[in-house]
Amino acid sequence: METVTHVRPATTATARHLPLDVLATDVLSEESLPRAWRARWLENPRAVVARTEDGSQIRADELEERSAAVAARLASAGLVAGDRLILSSGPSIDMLVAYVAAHRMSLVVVPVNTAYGPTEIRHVVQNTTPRAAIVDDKRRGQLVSEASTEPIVITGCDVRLPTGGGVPTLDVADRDTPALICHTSGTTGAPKGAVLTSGNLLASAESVRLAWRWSPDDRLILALPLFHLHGLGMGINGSLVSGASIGLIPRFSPEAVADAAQAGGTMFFGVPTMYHRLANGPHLPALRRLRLCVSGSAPLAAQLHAQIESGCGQHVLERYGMTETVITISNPYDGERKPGTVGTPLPGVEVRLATDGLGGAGEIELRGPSVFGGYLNNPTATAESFTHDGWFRTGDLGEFDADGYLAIVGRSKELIISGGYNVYPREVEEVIGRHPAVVEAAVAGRPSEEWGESVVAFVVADGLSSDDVIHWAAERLAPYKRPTEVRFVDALPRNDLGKIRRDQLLS
Ligand code: MCA
Ligand code: AMP
Repeated sequence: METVTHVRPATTATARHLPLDVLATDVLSEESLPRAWRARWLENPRAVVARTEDGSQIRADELEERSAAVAARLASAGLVAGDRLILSSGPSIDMLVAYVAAHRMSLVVVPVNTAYGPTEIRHVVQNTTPRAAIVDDKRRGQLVSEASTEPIVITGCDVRLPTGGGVPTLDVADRDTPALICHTSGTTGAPKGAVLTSGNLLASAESVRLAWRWSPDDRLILALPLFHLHGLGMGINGSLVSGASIGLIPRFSPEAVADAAQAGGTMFFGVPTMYHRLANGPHLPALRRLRLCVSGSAPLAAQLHAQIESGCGQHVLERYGMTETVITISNPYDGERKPGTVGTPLPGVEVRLATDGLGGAGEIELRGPSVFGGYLNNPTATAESFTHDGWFRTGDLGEFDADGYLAIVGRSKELIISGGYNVYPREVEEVIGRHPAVVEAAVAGRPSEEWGESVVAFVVADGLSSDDVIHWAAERLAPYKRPTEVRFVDALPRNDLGKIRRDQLLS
């Protein structure tokens, strides 16, 4: 039985994030993402919305026109509002146009990691039964096609499909229209599809627009992958809602970020691994000229925070997000940014801790306009992830300090976060366990300065080498899930019920 000892009402924390001239706000006043985007395009049609390293760029009026043309082609191929569309691509202007087109005609975007192999793709395709897939790689398109039991339209990011069929209605989505299904584990093992509405996505984008003082003059340096909500929900949606411009960097490197900063970038969003690499190389001083640096997806070590501050003067703003809730808690733009904390609730968000009644740390529970309604095809997992009175259980453990800032102090869920990517222990264990010479296997996250955590496999087996295990996993899992170290053991630690004690593996 949970006991809730801390409640932070939305009003108190909201005031901390709003600019002084904004007294109150309704983050859903523009109703849906496409309506908000279109309003910005009409306000400033000549504004550059996105540019790439090779000098290509797209203006607001061009994005409006090109996305309408792509929507018409998708409609001609038979897609209608509510259909699911896989989008799996590296960052590019074509990919951005396709993403915008899908939202404008109320398709449900299913982002898929570009490093996924056959098994991972099959899981997503079978769970979401998409009508179409836009991919930047023929082989991935083939994998999607093979995994689909229904006829499916597969096309590249330029969406070269014939026109002349149906004409889609654009920009009519409302706050309840399903807009995106992103796969994540929640608090338990197998990846589940979190269904986010256009209202969930708008609320999160609008709240960071306000809280981080995002303006049409901003130029975001975006080197994140565009198949997670850090890159999509904060980076793309936030920029488009603000009428700002996006500098797309297809592959992160400290040098590329430094070049973009020299070329007029104003903000950088990254995961701690990116900051670690910037801080331990020659390019850190280039961050000095930025207006704002934000970190999220995994804990930013206080020591790294200090190293960045002394190297380039930036007080990195750390915030807390999750696929199911997009973004909910942030350090302030104005006011103290406390290392080791994720700050206070964003506009409209309420946070409480479920503790054992003695105060202190407890599971973080959330409510607010960016919190999703449930997982696709999984009423049991949905029911388990909400409390009886409707709060979302995050599986993260938190503690408030005296100023109301929240620190993430641990996780109650089984999850390893490596370089900002989630690795679900059970998925890796099942793959290793299928090796004919393996008796059993378990994995845990070893602390790592660069990656945050690294995957270590504990294996009971005869006659295998570490390389055999790593190679076996590498052939079946995306690279970030593969173990970086294998330890052979005689037996795995178990509790009285026979369940593996992952928490004891590394001790
Ligand atoms: C790449 N590799 C990794 C990772 N990334 N291994 C472990 N963990 C990783 N995260 C593999 C590569 O495939 C490569 O394998 C080897 O490690 C070294 O690659 P390297 O070139 O050094 O790495 P990289 O390709 O530069 O990638 C590092 C990265 C990347 C840029 C930090 O991991 C990244 O973009 N992470 C961000 C993930 C993210 O956006 N998460 C948000 C989810 P090989 O040598 O075999 O080729 S959470 C979220 O969205 C919520 C809402 C939130 O709060 O933000
Ligand atoms: P995902 O399911 O991929 O969206 O990952 C969400 C998880 O990332 C959260 O539940 C946290 O465990 C973790 N996370 C995100 N931001 C932070 C942060 N600033 N500090 C610590 N953990 C974070």
